[in-house]
Amino acid sequence: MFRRLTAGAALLAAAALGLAGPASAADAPLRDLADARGIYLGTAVTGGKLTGAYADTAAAQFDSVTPGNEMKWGSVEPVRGQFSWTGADRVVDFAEAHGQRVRGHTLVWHSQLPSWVSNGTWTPDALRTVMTDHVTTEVSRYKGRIDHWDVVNEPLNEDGTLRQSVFGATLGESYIGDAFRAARAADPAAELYLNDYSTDGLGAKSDGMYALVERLLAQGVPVDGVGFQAHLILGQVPSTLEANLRRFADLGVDVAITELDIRMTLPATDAKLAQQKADYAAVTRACLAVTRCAGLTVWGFTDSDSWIPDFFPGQGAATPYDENLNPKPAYAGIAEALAPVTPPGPAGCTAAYTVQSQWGGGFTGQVTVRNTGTAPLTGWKVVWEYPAGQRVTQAWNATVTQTGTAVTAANLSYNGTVPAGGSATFGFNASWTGANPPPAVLTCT
Ligand code: 9MR
Repeated sequence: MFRRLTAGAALLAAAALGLAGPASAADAPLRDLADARGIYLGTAVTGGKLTGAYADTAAAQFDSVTPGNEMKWGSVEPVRGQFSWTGADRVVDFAEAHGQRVRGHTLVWHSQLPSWVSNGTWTPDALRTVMTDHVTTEVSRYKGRIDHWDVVNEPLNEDGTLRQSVFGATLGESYIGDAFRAARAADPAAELYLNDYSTDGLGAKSDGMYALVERLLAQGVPVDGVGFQAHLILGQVPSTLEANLRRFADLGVDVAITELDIRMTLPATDAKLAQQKADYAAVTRACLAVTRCAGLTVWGFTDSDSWIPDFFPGQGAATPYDENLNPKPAYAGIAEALAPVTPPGPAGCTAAYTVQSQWGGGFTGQVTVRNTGTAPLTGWKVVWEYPAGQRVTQAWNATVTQTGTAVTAANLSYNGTVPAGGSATFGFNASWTGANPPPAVLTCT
C-alpha cells in the first residue's frame, strides 16, 4: 500500500518543497508529528512490560507496535501444531486499545526457531508444508489486525547471497515466494514485507536484496514492502540510506525502517548523545524524503528494553529514552525531523488611510500597506473611491492615478516587496472643497 493519507497529508506538498519549520511542536507526541507528515512511528515492545509508565509512553508516543519476540516461531509454535498466542495477543490487544497498528514480526526466520524445525530432517516437501502451515495459521489468527507482516526475515548473507538456513538449504530461494503466497492467501489486506539488516545503505548485501526483490516481483510473488532494520552504530548512518530506500521504492514496493537503534560505547556522554540525536534525525529525514517510506520503528523505545547490551558487551544507550523513561536528545532529534512544515500561505494585504494635515482647499494623506499573510507580497495596488470630489494632485512612494472619483495607487520598484508582517507607506497631496470625508473602503491587492 502506498503511504497512507492522513489528516496531515495536505502538508506533504509543502514537505516536498523542503519547507520544514522549526521544531515548535516539540511537545506534541511523536505519533502525532509523524501522522501529520504521512508516516507511522512505531516501537518494538515487550508484551510483559506493558503496564505503568512503560505502557503509557508506548501508547502516547507511538502509533505502531511490533512485538519484540512474541510472534516469532519459537514463541507461537514451540511444538509442531501446538500454538500459544498469549504473548502475541497481549501486544495486539494493547495496540487496538490505543489506536495503534501492529507490525507482525516475524513468520519465517532462521533464528528463534524451535529446534523441531531447525534440527529436523526434512524433505523439501515436508519442510515446505510445515512452513506454509505455520504461516497460514499465524496470519489467519490475526487476520485483519496486522498492518505489516515481516513474512521472511534476514534471508541473506553479508555478501548478498541466500543464507543457508534450514529453509534456504532445503528449499533454495523458492521458500520465500511460498511463504509470501501463503501469507497473502491468509490475509489479503496485510502488507507483506521482506526484512533484513545491513541492507540500509548501498552495498553488496543491499544489492543482493535488490536483485532478490526484482526476481520475486518478476515471478509475481506478492511482496508489498522491504524492511530495513537499521541497527546502526553511532555516527555511522549510511550516507546512501535515502538513495537506497529510493531505489527499492522505484521497484514499486513500499519501504520502512523496521528496527532502528543507534548504539554507542558506554558510558554515554553529552557529545555522544548529541551525535545520536543527529543520527536519529538523519534516519527520520531519509524516510520522510522517500514518498513510499511507510514509517519508522525503533527497536525498543527505552534503554531499559534494548537488546544491545546483551549482544554487544560494553555498548548500549541505543534508544530514544533512557532507562528511567526520560527522553534523550535522540527523542528531540526525531521530533525535530518530524516537525510540521509551514505551508506557503497566501500574502495578505490591508491598507489604512489617514489624513496627516489639512488646510483650506488642500490636505496631505498617507496610506500604509500591511502584509498580513505568511508569504511576501511582491507588488501591491491600493484602490479607493473619493466620496466628496477630492482630487489627488501629487504623490510620493507610489504611482497614483485618478479617474473620476476612483484612485489607484501602485508600488514603485523599490517598495513593491513587503515581507510577511511588514508594511510600506506612501503619501500624497490632494484638494477638497466643502468636506473631506475619508473613503469608505480601500481595496489592496
Ligand atoms: O529484540 C530481540 C531480542 O529480545 C531477542 O533476544 C533477539 C534474539 O535474536 O531478537 C531481537 O530482535 C531481533 C529481531 O527479531 C530481528 N532483527 C534483529 C533483532 C535484534 O537481534
